[in-house]
Amino acid sequence: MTDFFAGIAPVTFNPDAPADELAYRHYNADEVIAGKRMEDHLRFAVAWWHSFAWPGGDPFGGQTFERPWFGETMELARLKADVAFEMFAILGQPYYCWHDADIRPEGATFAESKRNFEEIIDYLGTKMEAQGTKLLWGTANLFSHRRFMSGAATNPDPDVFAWSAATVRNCLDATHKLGGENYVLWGGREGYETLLNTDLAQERAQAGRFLQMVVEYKHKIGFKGAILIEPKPQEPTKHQYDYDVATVYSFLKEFGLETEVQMNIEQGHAILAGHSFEHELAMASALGIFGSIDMNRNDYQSGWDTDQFPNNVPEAALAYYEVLKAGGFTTGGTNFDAKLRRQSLDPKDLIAAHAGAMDVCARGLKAAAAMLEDGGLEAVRKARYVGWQRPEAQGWLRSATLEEVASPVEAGQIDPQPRSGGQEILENYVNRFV
Ligand code: XUL
Ligand code: CO
Repeated sequence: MTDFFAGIAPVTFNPDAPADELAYRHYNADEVIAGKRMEDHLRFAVAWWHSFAWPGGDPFGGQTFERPWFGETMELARLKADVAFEMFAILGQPYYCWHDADIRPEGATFAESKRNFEEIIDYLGTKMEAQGTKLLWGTANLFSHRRFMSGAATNPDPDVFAWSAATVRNCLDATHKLGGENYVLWGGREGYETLLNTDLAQERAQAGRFLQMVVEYKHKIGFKGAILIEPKPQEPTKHQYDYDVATVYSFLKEFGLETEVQMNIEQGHAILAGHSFEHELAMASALGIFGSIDMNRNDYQSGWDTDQFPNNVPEAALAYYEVLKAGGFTTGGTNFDAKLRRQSLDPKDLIAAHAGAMDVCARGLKAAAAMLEDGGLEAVRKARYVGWQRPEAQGWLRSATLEEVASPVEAGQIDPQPRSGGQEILENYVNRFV
């Protein structure tokens, strides 16, 4: 037992807790919403990188956090794991996620990094078994080290491609070993800074082959979890290839992977792409590739990826509405890809950030379930498209030619009458639930 969270008791459901007390006021793990326990709907995960590895830096200043586990030794890596699992015990969330680089010190050689990693994986395995916390997903950090500065799978240098393959192989093995439910690939530096030195077609072919190999390997080792791609339009590179859900889908189609790979959709990345979170979720669901979510928010003024904890219930409600409509999570869940502000130094800040975010999501889920049960939005949506039930309209979608569809118009039988989209009425409706 470390003393990092000394004096902080496990957070429990208590809607009447005094204002200054850490408690769940809305997240009640066992409460049944729309036929399922809240815990099983939301499937919360803590992200190792933001909570335990990030030192609090920004482009103008370095480390602000002083954590006793900062440093590149195995002993400190184990201390970091001890503290992480103590936080999991306090929060009681069922899952967590890691990058290899978050949990192990970098070695001088690939082999040394691998040894460090495998040792920590065993350490985590023992802790997971003792405590019951599960791995939502593992992933490889193919973007921080300088060797990845020009990309990983899309690097102009095939040696980096090979290094990346070896790293993903180890991370997939480890995820499998720990019973992880998904494996994520976020294209950290899979993009470019300038076209002046970039061969787009070549890099696209490399990325496609790399992903095919990952999928082949997953089947070879019998990993039953989902392979997830996490889209993001820019940052760190100027232009990232996995721009948004629709872009990734066309990439998957090109390489024959659309039934093998699903999406991990992040709120802040959706905003950067000029979409809403719910747009990206609905798009993934429509394309049959919805997998999991990275829950956070961006600062709406700054225009960059601030990875803040969510605090907007109406936004969360619209997101979970799409999650529920997609049938809910199967292997996926709600990973808090969110970090403290760099002035939030105290251990208590880490707990408060997660507990508050879990409450925001719980309120969003409850509102979403109530809207779905009420059926108001679905009824309006259905009525809006009712004309497509007409047999001739259905025929137009199946087999008609352009001239056949044109003919009733030319015969004067069709004269479209505009109808209200009713947006404000629907916004008022949603407001009643949030
Ligand atoms: C970066 C990001 C990553 C991925 C995992 O913006 O979201 O943390 O979630 O590599
Ligand atoms: Co993310």
